[in-house]
Amino acid sequence: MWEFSAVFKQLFPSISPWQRHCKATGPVIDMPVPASFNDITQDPSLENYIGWVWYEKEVLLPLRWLQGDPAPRVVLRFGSAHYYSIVWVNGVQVVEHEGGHLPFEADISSVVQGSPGSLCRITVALNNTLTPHTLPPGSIQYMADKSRYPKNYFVQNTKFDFFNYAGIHRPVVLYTTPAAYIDDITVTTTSSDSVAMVQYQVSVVGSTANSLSLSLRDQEGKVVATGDGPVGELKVLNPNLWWPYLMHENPGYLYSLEVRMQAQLGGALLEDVYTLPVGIRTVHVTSSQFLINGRPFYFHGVNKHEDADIRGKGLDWPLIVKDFNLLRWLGANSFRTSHYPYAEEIMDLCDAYGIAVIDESPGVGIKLPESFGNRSLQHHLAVMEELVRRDKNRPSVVMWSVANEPASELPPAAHYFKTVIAHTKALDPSRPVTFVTDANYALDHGAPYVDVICVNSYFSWYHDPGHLEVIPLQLTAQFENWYKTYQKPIIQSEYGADSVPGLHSDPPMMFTEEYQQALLREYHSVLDKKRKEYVIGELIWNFADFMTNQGTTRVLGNKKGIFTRQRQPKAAAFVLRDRYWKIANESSCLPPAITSHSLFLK
Ligand code: BDP
Repeated sequence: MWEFSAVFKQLFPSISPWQRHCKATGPVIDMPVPASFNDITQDPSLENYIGWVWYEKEVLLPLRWLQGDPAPRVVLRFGSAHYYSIVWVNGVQVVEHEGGHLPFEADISSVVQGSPGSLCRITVALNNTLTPHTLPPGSIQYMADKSRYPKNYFVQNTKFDFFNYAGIHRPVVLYTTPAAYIDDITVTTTSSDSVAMVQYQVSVVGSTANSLSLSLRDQEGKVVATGDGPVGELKVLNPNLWWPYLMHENPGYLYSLEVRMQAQLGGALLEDVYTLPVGIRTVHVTSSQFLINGRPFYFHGVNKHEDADIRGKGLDWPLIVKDFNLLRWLGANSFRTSHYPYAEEIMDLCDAYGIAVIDESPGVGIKLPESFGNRSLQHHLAVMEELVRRDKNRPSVVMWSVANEPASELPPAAHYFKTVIAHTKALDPSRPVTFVTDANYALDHGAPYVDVICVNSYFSWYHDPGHLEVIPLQLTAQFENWYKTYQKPIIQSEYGADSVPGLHSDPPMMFTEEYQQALLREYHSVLDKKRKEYVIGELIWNFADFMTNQGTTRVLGNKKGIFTRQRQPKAAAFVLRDRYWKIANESSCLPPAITSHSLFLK
């Protein structure tokens, strides 16, 4: 629990609570972390708040963290905080970070080691304002008409379809390392049938006089390869490959790589040990296939959101585990992290369960011409660096997505996406890169640079509403046009319809459960033809209902979920479940037999 206060209607901080206790500057309330702050109180102005908020917490650090020669390095780490954060410890600024959805940390040793035994005060100023240069972009609109709006009235405009929840969304932890420590590890893998190579690179900070030893253990704890030094290769005979769920009877196989460092520092011998889960697998894209370990992979999965009642986008373990159980019930082998990177805790389970991930940046709603300028571009490159650094070692991540539905028909999109995609590939040459488009195939300036075409379409929903009969023609044309133009494999990265649970009509009418089912079935009939050719996946929009801004087309949020926001199935969930299990059985990679309500746990 943290103390919390909001500085209402101020875009910039004008008070300085970090210099003394937050609560000395005005009233504070209790605020849980992790959680979005928006839905925690009954106050509508906090729900829709735009501007700076303050979080504060005092902790007592163990004495052994603060002593020693050399003393350990003490680090304060945030899993994520949305959107712009400034952090002070005992009134000293230790880090500033732009962007939600990704971690950041600060070495706070010098601040805390001066005062052993006293409380350590952590203060965070957080601002959720989005501008044309943030990711996602937004804009602040001042309403000048005094006859219609109060003085200084402004609103936050965004071009994306989910609520801009804010707060400290993921765990905040304090940890220590020795003064010389393992700073980063990069692992890539290659394999043939009987032998795999694990290439590694380790970086050490704090001492040049260090030695590194590595050992790779299998799931039985047996050491299968050893190595030493900062760069090298481990050879694994008869490897257990990492396979996606339903593609193998033992999906998500993880080895464990122990990296041990010893370093000399000022006469002391320091030791740091880090254990990294490693999945051995390869990913390749051809003109019509997506290959995992050389075998064609078909994405039958979902798009998700981090979203739930009360906690908003705050990390919630029961929800996370429930969602994975639903994914496996559904027979889904993949998801896209629409429209921002998800919590590391979620990604860990994808690695362990074999759920393939299209890992998406927060590049959603890039529509304004000014959002394609150099300032935005530089920030986008920095975000891709943070994302790749965080997720590069995850076998579940099989492709990066740099954006969702940008205005890629605008001419500056060509340079913008060429640069972002080239940068991402330079950071990680081992994975394909894409962005998700809803632009016309003939006008899209970003598509030439992607490895896989990911297309969103809402036939018979946003276009020709109510006319299910147009889907076969329009969807077939969509696929053929894209394929003729690019000869690259295609994923139907979004399709779907809103349904209000419990609303029925036959013949099907929009917003009923029957219409959602019927629309899905029409899409599936075309997908079944095209998946024999070059369509390599289908991801439903959306896994569950989720909160959006208020608007005339949204009834308490977006209702395109096949599950409700509380994770109860709508009729469409059963259509998809039958389909996904049928596809899994066809590709016959030994999925367990389906029985009505059983879970297929490892
Ligand atoms: C797509 C967007 C997604 C929306 C969806 C919808 O990518 O974020 O929620 O439409 O309107 O265009 O339901």
